[in-house]
Amino acid sequence: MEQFSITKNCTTLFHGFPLIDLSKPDSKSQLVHACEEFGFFKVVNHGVPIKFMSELESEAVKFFSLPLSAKEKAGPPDPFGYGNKKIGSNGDVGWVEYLLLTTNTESDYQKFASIFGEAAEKFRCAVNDYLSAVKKMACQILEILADGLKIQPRNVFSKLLMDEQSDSVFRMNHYPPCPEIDQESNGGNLIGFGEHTDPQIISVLRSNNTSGLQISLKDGNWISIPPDQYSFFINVGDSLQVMTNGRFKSVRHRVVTNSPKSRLSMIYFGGPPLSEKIAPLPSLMKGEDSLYKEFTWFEYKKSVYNSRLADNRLGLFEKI
Ligand code: AKG
Repeated sequence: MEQFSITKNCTTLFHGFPLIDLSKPDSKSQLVHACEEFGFFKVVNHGVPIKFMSELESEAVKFFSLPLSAKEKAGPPDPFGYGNKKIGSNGDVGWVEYLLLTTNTESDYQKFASIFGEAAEKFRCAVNDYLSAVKKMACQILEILADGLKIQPRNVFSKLLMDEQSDSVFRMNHYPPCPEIDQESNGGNLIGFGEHTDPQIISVLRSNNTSGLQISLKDGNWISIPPDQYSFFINVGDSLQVMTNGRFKSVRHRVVTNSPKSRLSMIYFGGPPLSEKIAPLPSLMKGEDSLYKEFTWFEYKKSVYNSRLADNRLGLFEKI
């Protein structure tokens, strides 16, 4: 287990982060505040049917319960498919296995058909139902944010996710129980997914009721987020930070293992088309200079692929 990082035990659950009720009309100023102060919030009354969440979870449990040799038939993640412990190709590892899928093609499912047989169709339907509801909610949040920022058009962010060419990704992570950790690390936690920010515009995370997600506050302190299987957790991504010229912050986060329970999470990463120029919106600049050099999503993504998870990946694109 030596190759895995261990972090100091920080298991006290923190409740002081923003909770947004999407059904309340006053959510827009709260949403803007949450993106400025935390880059992170929890959403309730989100409109995604619980049935879609539980059906996909049960499909994911079925997949991750298969023997390793069967799961590996859906790998390696190049970039889509099954991966185990290795995250990316630059030396990051974690106590995690995962499935990375595209959101707008049917191509991934060829790989699964050979493993699941007829059940592949059930898996595909569960992913599609879940993703269409989650994408709708993500767009609703982005539109409320545009209102809250008083910018037009309302779909200035959401249209990037709605675009047919949107380069969005879907990931299911399984963190197996890890019972031997307490003896080895004097009570520390093994890193399941190392600290990083998400490069896209917005990420929508849902997990089972096992804790493990931690976010870094502005002062650099890490806090543990209490799990809630019926709600969603939203991360501001690097691209949204750039589009708001740094007004919104992409949140640094990580997952630590929580033995002896396994954690299962599913994350929709809403991204723009590859050719999209990622730059501060002129309507938000009010005479300020851009903090960032100009780049396309393709250029940023390429740079991210060549970096380590914990690197300050936007740093290369900041104006000095
Ligand atoms: C990621 O996959 O980028 C994560 O941050 C994982 C979060 C989780 O699994 O809860």
